[in-house]
Amino acid sequence: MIAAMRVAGLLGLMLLSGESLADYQLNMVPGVTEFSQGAYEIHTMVMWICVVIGIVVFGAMIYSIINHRKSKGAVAADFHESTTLEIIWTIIPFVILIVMAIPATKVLLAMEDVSGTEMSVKVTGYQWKWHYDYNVGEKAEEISFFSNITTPDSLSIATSGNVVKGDNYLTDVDNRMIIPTDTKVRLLFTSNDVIHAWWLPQFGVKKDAIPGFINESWISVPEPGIYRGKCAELCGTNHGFMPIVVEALSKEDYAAWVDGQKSAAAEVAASASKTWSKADLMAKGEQVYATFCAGCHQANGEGLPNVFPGLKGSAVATGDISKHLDVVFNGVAGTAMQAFGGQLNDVDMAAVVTYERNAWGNDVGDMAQPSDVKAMR
Ligand code: HEC
Ligand SMILES: [Cu+2]
Repeated sequence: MIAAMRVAGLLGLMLLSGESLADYQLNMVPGVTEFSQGAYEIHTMVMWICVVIGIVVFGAMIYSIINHRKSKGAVAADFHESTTLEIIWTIIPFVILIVMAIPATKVLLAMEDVSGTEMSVKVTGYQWKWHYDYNVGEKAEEISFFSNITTPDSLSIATSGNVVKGDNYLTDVDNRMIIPTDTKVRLLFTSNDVIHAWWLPQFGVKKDAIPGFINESWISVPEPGIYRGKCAELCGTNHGFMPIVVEALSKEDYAAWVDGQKSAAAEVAASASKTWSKADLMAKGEQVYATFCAGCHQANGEGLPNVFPGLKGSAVATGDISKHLDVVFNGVAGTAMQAFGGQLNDVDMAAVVTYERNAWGNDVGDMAQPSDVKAMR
């Protein structure tokens, strides 16, 4: 009785709070791409086949238990090797399997079919962010950028728990992957460090990103919109903080975005050739540090004991600047300290090194210029 009341109470609570009900999703999402919908339909079909089999099997069992029980005087039949029966119970499951295998094979083949793609995007997993490399059409216009989580100081917020969590808490990024609608986009997955997985339920895509390997998939999104996913392979401390956000734009808006990216790249190139003031380098460096370094070395520069060294007062960050540049540019082989030379442009690199040398009371006083970084390339 008490248990029944508890269950009723729980159900009541669930109905009262519409929001928690919405979160309580058991089923797959139909998604927006051809094969995400195909997978959804197969899943539904197989579920109904299971339901029917369940009803038939349990129905026969329950009927027999009730009507052929010993107390009613039932006597067990003892027949052996009924060929008819064996043929029937071999054929029925065989037919059921074929009925499931035909549509499943069709969808699997569609998933693998990258013929006729109009553009490619290479997706690279990093600890803990995604990188997108565009090779748009045959013109091979190179666009490439990192996509970082934007929830500020995500790790400490997630663990402290006392923040207002908006709709896109921990699922927003600074640079979305932008694609045109109604265009067959080939996706190539790989990784720079450990195994990640690019998972976007609405597209029906979940592919491992493995260092040294390329995995492949494709999408064609009919409607403009924003689609969210996440890394689905446990990949280290900040595994939960590398969301995926894809925005599909109409073809015209997409073309405008491509132009914008090109002029932004030209601007970066121009700013790399001038001499920067220390104040500008510090301001820029603080941003770069928050995005690329604070996940490990922490916003206060103190690192995490025994895992990531502090930079506040560290020998490298307060010592010879060329050694400091070298560590950040080339990384430290065999450790989590990546080579940032290929990830950061000359300005960002000079700025973050300048910042580390002059923040948190390091006060070394010197600075690195973009030209110093350029000379290392
Ligand atoms: C994935 C974690 C991670 C990220 C992100 C990271 N580092 Fe590191 N960093 C390390 C580790 C681990 C070491 C220690 C390497 C070793 O054992 O020498 C280190 C060492 C350093 C050192 C040398 C410190 C010393 O005194 O030995 C500097 C300087 C440094 N990192 C700068 C940066 C900068 C700048 C960034 C961002 C552009 C950055 N790191 C991002 C993990 C990271
Ligand atoms: Cu990951």
